[in-house]
Amino acid sequence: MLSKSQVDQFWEDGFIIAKGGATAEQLNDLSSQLDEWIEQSKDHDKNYGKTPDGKSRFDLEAGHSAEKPRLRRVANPADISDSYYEVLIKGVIPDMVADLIGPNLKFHHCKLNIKLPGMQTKVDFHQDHPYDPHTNDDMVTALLMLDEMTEENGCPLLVPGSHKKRYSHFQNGKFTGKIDPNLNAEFEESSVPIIGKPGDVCLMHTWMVHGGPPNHSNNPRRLLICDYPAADAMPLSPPMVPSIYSHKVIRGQPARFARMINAQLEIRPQYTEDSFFELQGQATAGKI
Ligand SMILES: O=C(O)CCC(=O)C(=O)O
Repeated sequence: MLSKSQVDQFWEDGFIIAKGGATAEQLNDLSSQLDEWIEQSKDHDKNYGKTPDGKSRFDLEAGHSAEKPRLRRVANPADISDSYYEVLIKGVIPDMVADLIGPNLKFHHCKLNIKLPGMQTKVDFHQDHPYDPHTNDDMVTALLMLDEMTEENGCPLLVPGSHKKRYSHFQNGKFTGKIDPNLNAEFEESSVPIIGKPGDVCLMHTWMVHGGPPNHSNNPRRLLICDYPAADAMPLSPPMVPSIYSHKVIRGQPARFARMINAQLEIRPQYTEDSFFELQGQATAGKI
């Protein structure tokens, strides 16, 4: 699926952007399902829906209302929608990921991150691995664009080469899910915007430093995210966004042995917030 130069670029920069993560028909299905969920969110004034760990599946930004819905996250849409399952588990994205870290691959979890016009939701700079530490770090996060993604509508910002570095995600002894904000200016300066068309997919190393500003435009920014570990990467903590498909082998064979790398990893607590937006300090609808 991927060329040698794409694979080389992934290991050098920590990410690539590839075309054709989903067909036009699949994108249409994903999009209309999400429109339905946004419509349903109008009937709620606080987070709702249950995931396997009892947290809410649908996460609302403070200020959410029927007139101005602010649905910012759907946890594991593949658990409740065949369209999402088809694209993320049966589709071409895992084949691309297998070219990077395969051939044996697991599904870990997925989510929709939504920045609608007028919403304040942003993403503080972080790496994904500290959220889901494993015995090795052959893990890829796929970011599938459902809308055209631009600098104006809050595309992710990635810091090339940062996957070779390790940063703490604790401040004052507490897991905050973000890197020391004193480094934000440095990250902003060295980051690149991940822009593209619907169907483009960014494949990002699990240690890539990334974040992103709110949507300052009149166009929606809806992003489908999925984490895939190599089959021999074994979790050191239960998933923070558990799916009924977590740890399912989706390409190749299950691993007989765990592969360990020599690393010292921070182990986060099982935090109680419904989403990492709240963990990072962004208010949730219906909570004081
Ligand atoms: O929504 C985005 O722009 C990136 C989200 C992200 O980094 C995450 O959910 O881990």
